[in-house]
Order: sequence, then structure tokens, then C-alpha cells
Amino acid sequence: MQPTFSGPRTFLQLPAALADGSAPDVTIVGVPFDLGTTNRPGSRFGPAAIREASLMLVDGDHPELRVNPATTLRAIDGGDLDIVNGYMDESLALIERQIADIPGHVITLGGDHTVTLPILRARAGRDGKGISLVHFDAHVDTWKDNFGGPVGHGTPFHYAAQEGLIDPKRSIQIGIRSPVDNETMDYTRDALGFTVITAEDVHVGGIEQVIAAIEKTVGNNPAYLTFDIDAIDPGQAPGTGTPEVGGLFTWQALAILKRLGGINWIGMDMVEVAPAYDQAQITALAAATFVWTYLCLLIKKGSSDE
Ligand SMILES: [Mn+2]
Repeated sequence: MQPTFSGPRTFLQLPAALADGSAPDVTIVGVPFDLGTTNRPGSRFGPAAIREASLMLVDGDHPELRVNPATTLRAIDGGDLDIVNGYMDESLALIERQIADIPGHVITLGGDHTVTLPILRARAGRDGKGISLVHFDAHVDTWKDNFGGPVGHGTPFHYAAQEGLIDPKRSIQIGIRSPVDNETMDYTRDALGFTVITAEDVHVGGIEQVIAAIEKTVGNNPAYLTFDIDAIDPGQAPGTGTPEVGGLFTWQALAILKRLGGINWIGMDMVEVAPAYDQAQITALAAATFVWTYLCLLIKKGSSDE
């Protein structure tokens, strides 16, 4: 076996296309876009950092789920999507078109959290029912503007709710703890109807009640996992643009994630990794491991559906 420190720098060293030329079941893409950032920029370098860190995960099975995404899935790393550098609206439209053209399951490496909006526009059914969002974040991301601009990394779920892409009443946020104006907090929880689990809820209540809340909120509705790395405490994930203290430990997020194999997942993104602020790749490795764990869930789900 090739050592983990050599070989191609794709996510889990996945190929760009399957050897037999068939369409993959799962496609990983990067979106090197951080124009929606409100504080420290740099998540445009997230995809490359997550891919590099993912090499630590190619040499074995998940110790409890007992599957290996690097060798088991019919998956590819499709490289980075095109963006229109410096142009918000044009980039979001181009990201949406490219995501819509990808067959099968898509996992996106961000990029700032703005990119989730065009992904949901491309993938969430526009039948008015709305998918469920399972949203790990320090921030609610339902603000109605982004410091003056209409769209940015603080606004994706305001627009997704208004456009009917998600059903907030069947959606849940985990890790919330940033300063937020009362109006936006009330809008998120009371008007839209999100279930909001704060970081302190996770610490004090424990992960079992979080898993139960996710399962109860989502049920069997199609669900999308959007994971902002700033859900994790900056002590364990400093490499991000808008850090907030008091966050989840990586073990808590992993322990929750690995139990969510019963959810009807339709896709995932891993956003807001900004490697310029990272130390010793710990943020990028955490992000890569969350994606790896999600891929394990897909394998388990696939084998149980057969
Ligand atoms: Mn976010």
C-alpha cells in the first residue's frame, strides 16, 4: 500500500473519473469561493487544505462503522468548480449550473457558507415541500443581509427558506453560540421554525439528546448536511474566518455524525475552512474526517438498502 504522505492530492486520493467510464455514485467537488465572507477571508483555499489533510484517512476502515470510503465507494474527486472571480451573483449562478449537471450524490468542499445557497437551488426539490437541513454552525446564517450586501455567508438559510428550498420546521441547527441580534434569533426560531441547539446544549445535555433531536426533527424527510467548521471550538479548529469560543469538540461532532446513518441524506457540504489561520492542519483534518464519516454513512445506507 502507498504511504499516506505520497500520491495524488485529491480527496482520499480518489480518481477524477471511474476506470470503467461509468457515472460515479458520489462526486466530491471543491468551490474555491470566499467573496461572501464578513470577517477574515481565506476559505477559497479550503478545498486544497481539506484534500491534503484527507490523505491521513486513506489507509483503513472506520473503526466502528467498519467501512472504507477510499476503496468502497464508486466515487470521484471532480476537482474545483469554476467561479467568476470577484462577482457574487455570476459566481452563484455558475456554481448552481455546475452542481445541477453532476450526476448522483454531490459533496462540496468550500468555500464560504454562501456556496450552500446555489447548491440547494440546484439539488433541493422545488416542489414547495422543502428538504430538511442538518446545519452545524456557530452562527444561524439566517440574516437578511450581509453587512449591507444582500447575499453572503451569513444569509444562505434566509434565502433558502424564502425560496422554499428547505423546510425550517423540519430543520435543525447545532452548535449555535455567536452574538446575534434578538430579531434574527426570533426570526430563526419562532418565525421560520428552526430547532436550534446551542453549543452549550451539546455540552450540558450530551450527544444522546442531540441525536434524538435531529432524528425527531428530520424524520424521513430528504435531508442535506451543511457543516460549517466554525461549529467546532477554535481551540480544535482555529482555521476559519469567524471563530466563536465555546464550540463543539471534534469528538462530539464525530460521535453525533456517526449515529446519523438512518437519515435520508441527499448531499453534504463542508465549508469555511480557512487554512491561513490553521495550526498543524488540525482544522483541515477535522473537516476531512467529517466528510469521511459522512461517506461511511452512505456506504452503510447503500448496503442496508440492497
Ligand atoms: Mn455558517
